[in-house]
Amino acid sequence: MKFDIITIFPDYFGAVFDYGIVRRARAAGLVEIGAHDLRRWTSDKHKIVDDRPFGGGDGMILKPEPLFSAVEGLTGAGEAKELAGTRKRVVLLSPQGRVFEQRLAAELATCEQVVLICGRYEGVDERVAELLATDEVSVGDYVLSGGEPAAAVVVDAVVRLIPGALGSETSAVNESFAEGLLDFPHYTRPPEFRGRRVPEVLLGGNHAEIARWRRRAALLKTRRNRPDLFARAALTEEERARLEEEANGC
Ligand code: 9D3
Repeated sequence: MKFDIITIFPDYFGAVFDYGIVRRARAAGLVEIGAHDLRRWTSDKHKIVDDRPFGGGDGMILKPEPLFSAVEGLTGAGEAKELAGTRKRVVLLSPQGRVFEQRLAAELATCEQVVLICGRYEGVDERVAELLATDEVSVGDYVLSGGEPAAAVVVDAVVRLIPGALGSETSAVNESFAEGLLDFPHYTRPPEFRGRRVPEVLLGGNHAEIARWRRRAALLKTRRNRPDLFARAALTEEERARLEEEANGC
C-alpha cells in the first residue's frame, strides 16, 4: 500500500519512518510512504499556499486550489465522490475531525492508497473537508501546531496492521485495543525494585492463575485510567458482578 502525505514541511518526515516496524515494512516493500511539498502544486511565482480568512480574524488559511490539484495529481480523482467504491482514501488531519481510533486504522490498512493532508496556519478552507477529503480526522483533544505529527501517528498505527508488517511472532488481532481494554501490567527482573515486589503469582508457573490475574489487572487499570473504554468493554456478566462486589467491600 501507499501513503502520500501532502504538507508544507516535507522535511519534517525525514526520519520518523526510518525506525522499527515501519522501517521494516518499507524495506520489505509492504508499504511506500511519500511526503510531498504542497508548493509543488502552486502556479504563481511565489508558490503561495495560504490566504486571509473571509469574515476576518487572525491567521492564514490554506487555499483550496493547490490541495485539490495535489490530490488529483496523486490519486487521479479531483473529488472524494469519485473515490467511492475504490480502495483509496483522502484523510484531512484537522482538530475538527472525528477522533482517530483502532477501528479506522484497521479500515485504512485495507486500502491501496491513503492520502494524508496536513493543515498548518489557522486552518484549511472548508471546501477541502466538504468535497476533497473522504475522512476528517483528529488524533485527540489537544492543540498541535500542524497536522504533521498527526500524520506520523496515523501512518504508524496503520502500517503495523498491514499483513506481514509485524512478523510471524506477533498478531495484531489479539492486541489489547481490539478488545476494548488496556493492556495488563508487565514486569521483568529484578523481583523487587525500590521496595515494590512483582506480584507473586507472576513468579510461579501457574498459567491459568496468571491469565486470571492479567485479565483482572487489565480490567482494574482500564476502569481507573479509561472509564470511557471500561463502560463499553466486552465484559462477561460475571466479571462485572465480581468487580461490583469488590467495590461494595465484599
Ligand atoms: C484557534 C482554533 N484552533 C482550532 C482548534 C486553531 C488551530 C489549532 C491547531 C488550527 C490548526 C491547528 C493545527 N492542528 C492540526 O492541524 C491537527 C490536530 C490538532 O491540533 N490536534 C489533534 N489532532 C490534529 S490533526 C491535525
